[in-house]
Amino acid sequence: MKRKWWHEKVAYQIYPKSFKDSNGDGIGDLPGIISKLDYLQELGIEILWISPIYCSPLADQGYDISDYYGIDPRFGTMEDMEVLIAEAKKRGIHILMDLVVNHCSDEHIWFQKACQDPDGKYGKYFYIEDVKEEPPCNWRSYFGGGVWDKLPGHPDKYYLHVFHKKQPDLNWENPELREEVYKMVNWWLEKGISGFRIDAIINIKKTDEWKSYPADREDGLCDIQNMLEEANGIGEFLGELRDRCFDPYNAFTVGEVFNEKENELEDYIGDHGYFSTKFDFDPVVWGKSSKGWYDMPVIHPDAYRDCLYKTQTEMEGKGFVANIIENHDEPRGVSHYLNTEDVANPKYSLKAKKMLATLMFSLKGLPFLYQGQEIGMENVPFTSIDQIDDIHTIDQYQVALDAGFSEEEALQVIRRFSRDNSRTPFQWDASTEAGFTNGSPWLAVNPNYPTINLESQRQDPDSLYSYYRKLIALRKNPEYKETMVYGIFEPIEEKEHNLISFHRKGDDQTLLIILNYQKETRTFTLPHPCKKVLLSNVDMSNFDPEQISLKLEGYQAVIFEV
Ligand code: TEU
Ligand code: CA
Repeated sequence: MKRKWWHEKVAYQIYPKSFKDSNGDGIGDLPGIISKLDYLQELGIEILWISPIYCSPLADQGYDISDYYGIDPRFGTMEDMEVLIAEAKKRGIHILMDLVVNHCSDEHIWFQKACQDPDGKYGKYFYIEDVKEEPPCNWRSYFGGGVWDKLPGHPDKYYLHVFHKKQPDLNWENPELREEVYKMVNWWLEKGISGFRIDAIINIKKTDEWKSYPADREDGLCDIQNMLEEANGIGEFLGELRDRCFDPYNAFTVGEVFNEKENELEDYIGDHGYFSTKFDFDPVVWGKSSKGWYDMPVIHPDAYRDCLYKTQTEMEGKGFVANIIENHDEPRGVSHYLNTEDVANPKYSLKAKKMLATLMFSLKGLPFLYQGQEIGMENVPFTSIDQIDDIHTIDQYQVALDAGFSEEEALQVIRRFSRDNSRTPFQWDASTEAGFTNGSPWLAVNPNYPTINLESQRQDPDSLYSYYRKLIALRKNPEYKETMVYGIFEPIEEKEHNLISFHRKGDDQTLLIILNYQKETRTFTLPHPCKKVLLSNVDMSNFDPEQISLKLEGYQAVIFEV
């Protein structure tokens, strides 16, 4: 594996609508981000992905773009964007835009022209079919309902949308459309951004035919996975995108790549892959059910470990994944991967959160934080569906009700999995609205902001925030960087209940990582003596390098130098 400029960095995702509002309209914006660049630099961030800020009706919060060349006025101006790129650069921070090109908005001029003349040039930018008795196929869209809707103004025609009906799919089979995309991508790279996070990209290749599959719910529709598994040839599009756009600019790209086919990892993220890296979504898709969120099991430490070990083992020598515990589509990591009761218990909460942070930073790959993760932001105790904004959550609430769940039970499902859990405003301090806005926020602040906020953690050496800074410092420490970043991952315990332990092996240095993933204590026999403790979430100043038997507190995490 060739070494790349970005391997040793730490990345961070900003969800602009909820990061920092500068003008009191309750919506986070670019000037807000600019005002926090010093903060991000202090944390040690060098790559910054900004979720979509292009012109958009915000039906899917910006993942429905109506103009790829414009900044939505709610987020700021193109001048703000240029200032952001320049100011970030001064602080050694690379900016990534979100590349959303599986679909655009139904309010994009291309789609409007397609509606005016479905047989003309722009009709061919989309997938448009004549209406017959049945829609062309029975795929279910990600946000519920079928993927085919009537083309506005044309009762005799359908258009395809694998996401919301306000997100018509772009037709990648059309070379003219691809040229438009490449032109736009290069225009942004020319502006000085360092690359992109690539949205929902696996969906750009459809099966050759509109083929139906057996229905898996009462609605007569089928999970779109069926189609994705059978679609072949996405590599031709992605290879072209790389050759025409990413390679010439030496851009950094991180793909939102779910379930690529077996043995395809290198095609995606190898030395000459389509992308630089991809998120490790294995734990995210674990236990996913085509029935809906209500049917998804809670992930257990052992299952989580198995997912992580699988990725770590598979990618060795082939590529370098991006490690995450949360993003804007997922619940908060500490609420998802830790026992909820323990997170609510002051006796374990901070220790458990630090353990999870240790795990993420000890794995091989690019650590990719999501805003608020560094202060341990948690899921929201939603008490009514009216508190939800997200279209996906509203659909899944209905799916649970349709499956016979009571309103309270459906709400429980939503509390666990809703995307709005991670979309509430960043908790800067204990003042009104958590210091996010002087106005009224677009989505209510998590009521726990008086206790969980940056201000209270910034000066506290024992806080989660300070711990994250220590982890980032360790990754950058010249003495350990080589092993922390490039050391080979080697599992020790693979079967021990609620225990994660592994080595990171460099040429002449070995680190040992041990996590007691439970509130109960345990005794652990070290596989060999350890020279010193590099970092731990409990006081280990009494550790004796001769000792072999180790008493671990509940949720204790330790990184040893062997
Ligand atoms: O997500 C793609 C995706 O596959 C989602 O369906 C994801 O599985 C889901 O959000 C989990 O709840 C991307 C974006 O990250 C997401 O925010 C957008 O809504 C989606 O694409 C459409 O652009
Ligand atoms: Ca604003």
